[in-house]
Amino acid sequence: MSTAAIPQTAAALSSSLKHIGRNVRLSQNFSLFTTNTSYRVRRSRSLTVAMSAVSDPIEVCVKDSVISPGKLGDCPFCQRVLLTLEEKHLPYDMKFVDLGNKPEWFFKISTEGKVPVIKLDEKWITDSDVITQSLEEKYPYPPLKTPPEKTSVGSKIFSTFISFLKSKDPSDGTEQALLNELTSFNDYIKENGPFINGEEISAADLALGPKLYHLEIALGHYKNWSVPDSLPYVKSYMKTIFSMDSFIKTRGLPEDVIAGWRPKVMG
Ligand SMILES: N[C@@H](CCC(=O)N[C@@H](CS)C(=O)NCC(=O)O)C(=O)O
Repeated sequence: MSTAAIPQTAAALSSSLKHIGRNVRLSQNFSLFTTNTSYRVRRSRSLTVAMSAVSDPIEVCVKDSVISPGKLGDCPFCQRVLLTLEEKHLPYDMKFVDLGNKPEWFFKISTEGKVPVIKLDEKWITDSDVITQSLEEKYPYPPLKTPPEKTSVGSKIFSTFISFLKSKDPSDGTEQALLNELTSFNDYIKENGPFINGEEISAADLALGPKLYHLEIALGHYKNWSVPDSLPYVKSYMKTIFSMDSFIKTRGLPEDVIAGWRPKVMG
């Protein structure tokens, strides 16, 4: 067990803790304790300062499963928000919304009738972009912000995947368009990976990961298509993200993903 003195007065520490916000975690493996004269951080597996635990669970409306109602459904935008909550170690309560039969109360908090919706500071917030940004501002630790110049990396993969999935004409160029985007992503990760922002996972990965999960399942099922072996960095990126505990905990059932895309495929 190692210790490291923090050269900080109690007042300064308390003010920086306030600044960091209520989700203070020194890290998964650190705890904070005081001596008469200084604050020290002790490396420990068992003791963790988790001040987020004192906050009430955050309410989040997500898509209900069609295959197994009462379970998390297949919305990639919901998963992005749940992943952000998980990676920030914030407690949350999911409300499952049946999108095929939306309840009256849901339209009061989501005028467009879309999930995800989250309650922050007594206000309901819609849209995963706005939600994840609000979470970052309110709970900055651990930081997940992607530098602005990297936020667009991989951002065209989802739309090109959808065009290819919906396409009925094998020679309309939609497969090639997807391959072009995946190839750019492969080259980017090769140079800059393993994540979009380098060594650390960030918001852009939490947005892209769920979309790649849909891509893999939907194209595998409806087109017998998979990411080619010639794009090993895309494949290993997917493998890494899909095997994260937070991802496994927040993913929808493959059967729901397949059912969810059926109307688009049938057109
Ligand atoms: N731009 C929104 C998109 C959210 C979205 O499209 N959610 C879908 C589920 S994946 C939805 O609620 N659709 C309404 C419906 O199916 O009636 C976001 O990022 O949150």
